[in-house]
Amino acid sequence: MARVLRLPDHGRLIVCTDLQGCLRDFHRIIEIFDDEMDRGGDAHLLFTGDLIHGPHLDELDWPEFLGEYYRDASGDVIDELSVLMRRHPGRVHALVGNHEHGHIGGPHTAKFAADEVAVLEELLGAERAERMRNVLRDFALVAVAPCGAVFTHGAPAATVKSIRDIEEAKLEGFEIGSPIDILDTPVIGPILWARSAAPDVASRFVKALGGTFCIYGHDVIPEGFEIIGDEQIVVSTSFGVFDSNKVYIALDLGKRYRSVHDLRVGHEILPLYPDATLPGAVGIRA
Ligand SMILES: [Mn+2]
Repeated sequence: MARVLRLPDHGRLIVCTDLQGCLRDFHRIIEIFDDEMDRGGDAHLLFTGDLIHGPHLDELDWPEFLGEYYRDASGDVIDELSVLMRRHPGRVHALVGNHEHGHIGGPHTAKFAADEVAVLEELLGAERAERMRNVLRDFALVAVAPCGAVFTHGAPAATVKSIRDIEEAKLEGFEIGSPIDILDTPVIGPILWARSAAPDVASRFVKALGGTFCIYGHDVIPEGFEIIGDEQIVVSTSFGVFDSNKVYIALDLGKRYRSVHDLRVGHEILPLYPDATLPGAVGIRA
């Protein structure tokens, strides 16, 4: 199992963070990827984890801070992802998030239910759950690109000497641990669970992997994205954000980005729904 995904040095890359079972936003990002394929024929799509585990709430019970209403469709997201991966071999990729990890050896998450892993697998039934786990087992832990970008699910807070530390990381055997315990597990703990990384720690992580900056999600940024220091950008493409503020990242894989400051609003940092407006919303900011 390849824990490190190596992206090529050519083509366009579309990056989507935490969907948490939102099928509508999943369809929208596929539309964006399909447009790129139609335009240049050389595009890649990367999901940075937490594609699954959304709320099962009625619209009346929906808390406003979660953004636009949706109902969890985790099973459909993974089924459609697997079809998309077969349709575009080697072009559609995903990283493990802490929510996927729960199904393939990690501690069970408890964001919207006491045991979201059990809830989803029961909903899917044994056969479909096994099919989902097989898709999730192929997800990488980290992605790197010659353009300088490094991709993780959580913050780049892990201490690694080289890319080998990530290639050798084991994901299995953490079922009985709690998220608190796993945060202390070297390499995978911070990569899957950390919400922030000190600039010097992030800098060392990114350099150890031959990159210049790191793109990740895991946390919700209500404005859509946040740049931290010279090496980090936290991106919210879907979960917990209003449509008008959802952003995705588009990179030129043939370029070399010197730092996170080379990412520009309107070029690399793009709105998922360019026409969405919301009274009182701030929209994406430079
Ligand atoms: Mn997460």
